[in-house]
Amino acid sequence: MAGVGPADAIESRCGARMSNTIFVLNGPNLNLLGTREPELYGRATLADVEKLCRTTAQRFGLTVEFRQSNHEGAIIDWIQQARAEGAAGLIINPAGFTTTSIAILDALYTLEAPVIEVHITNIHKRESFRQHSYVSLAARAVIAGFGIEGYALAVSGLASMISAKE
Ligand code: CA2
Repeated sequence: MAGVGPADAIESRCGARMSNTIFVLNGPNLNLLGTREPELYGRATLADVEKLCRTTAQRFGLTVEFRQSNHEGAIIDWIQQARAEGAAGLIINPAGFTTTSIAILDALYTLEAPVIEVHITNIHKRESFRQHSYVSLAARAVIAGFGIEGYALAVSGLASMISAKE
């Protein structure tokens, strides 16, 4: 059955087996979520976001590798890990690296699995320097402005993409 399988693998609609793990990567300063600027980013913490991703993913038989780093290289290493381990998909909130990191873009380009870009805020309603994203060039979809609920939307959207994959 598409999207449902044993603990370590899922089956696509055409019967191909792949990892049932999705990576959720978070960029710089997102460890501060819920502690500063609640009017912009809300009061939920990154631990709440992790819980939300895990419970949403569970509904689709997916497991989550949830990570945050303030370091560009660590994020690149995790993208490469997702590729090496055959992750079913990757969700990324690149935060401040969104507008600067060609290196993260290059790493994302190496992934065959779908990439979803998430922003808590609507970056298009904010300063113009936040509105250009290198990461979007590698993303199958972009979600912005739903608050942390955007992560749950990303997980369920990714699950649809995975089960629809040829
Ligand atoms: O809206 C988003 O999710 C952003 O990716 C958040 C980034 C910002 O640079 C992007 O333009 C949009 C900032 C993340 C910083 O997170 C904080 C959370 C709480 C308190 C302070 C910073």
